[in-house]
Amino acid sequence: MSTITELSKIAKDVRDGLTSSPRTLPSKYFYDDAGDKLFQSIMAMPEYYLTDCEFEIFQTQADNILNTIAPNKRPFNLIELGAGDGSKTRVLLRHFQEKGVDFTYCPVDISAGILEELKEEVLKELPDLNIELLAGDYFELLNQRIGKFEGRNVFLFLGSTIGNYNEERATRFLQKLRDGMREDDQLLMGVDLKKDPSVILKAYNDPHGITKEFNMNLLRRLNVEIGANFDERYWMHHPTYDPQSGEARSYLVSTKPQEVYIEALDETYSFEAWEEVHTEISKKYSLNQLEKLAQASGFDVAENFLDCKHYFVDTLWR
Ligand code: AVJ
Repeated sequence: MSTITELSKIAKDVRDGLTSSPRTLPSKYFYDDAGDKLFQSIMAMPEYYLTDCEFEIFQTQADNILNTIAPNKRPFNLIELGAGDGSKTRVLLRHFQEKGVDFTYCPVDISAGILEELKEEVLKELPDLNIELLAGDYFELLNQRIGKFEGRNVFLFLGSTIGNYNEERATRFLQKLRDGMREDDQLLMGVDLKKDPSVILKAYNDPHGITKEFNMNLLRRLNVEIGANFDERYWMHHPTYDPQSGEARSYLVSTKPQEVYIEALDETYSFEAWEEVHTEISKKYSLNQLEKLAQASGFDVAENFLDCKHYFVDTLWR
């Protein structure tokens, strides 16, 4: 009997990443409990401007956003893809409630635990909110559920999560989302914009070392979950930003020749001195490039909501 069929998804993904050239590890595995906490610390640091910018947009333009997505206060479902702790969204929820809009908030997240916490937190502040949790991978959930929501859907995809895909995969993702949407559904997506490259690099190369911990936590997780023996002392966090591709990239670099054994795969991987393993991309767009991305994936840009520094946009697509 082959052991291959018994391999966990994470073991398979790691095997795929480490046998491909150049080597990669998927960034989605950053987010275990420790990773969720580290990401919350990242969002709280001043260098990580993305969070503050999106907060500012929601705080100052919630009314514009509401009037654009729900003229005449037509009821809608607010479906948030990858909701996380939903702290930014709460600014919108509060405003929509104050204006007496009829809507149901449907946060979707891979982590059922995080969703329960989110629900508890949100209901503390907004006890009358209609809320329906959807736990699971949002691609799969959308496939099963997208046609089953009654009424009009407004999808939220915040925080520049789309930046974790390169342009080709972003286009495919958005096309797939578009295919499942109905004629008067809409998408409000948060996207980090091109800006002074040194500002961008600092957001991923913070002086506190939190982003480094976030990246290293991936190795810790693999050690625990698939029995790897990565030795953190011989790995370095190396972030880059290339203004031409608009890609901020994170690498883990092996600082000496070494071997890593992975129990779940019963495989040993050799790394050369200074060999890089690519772990994450955080792509930045210009407004023109975003317009092209919208067209390529079957959307029209209805409105762009920007922060005062024009660092970040929440773009509304139909
Ligand atoms: C949550 C994917 C938007 O790419 O900016 C933050 C994750 N990685 N610092 C990003 C992240 C390093 C973040 N996203």
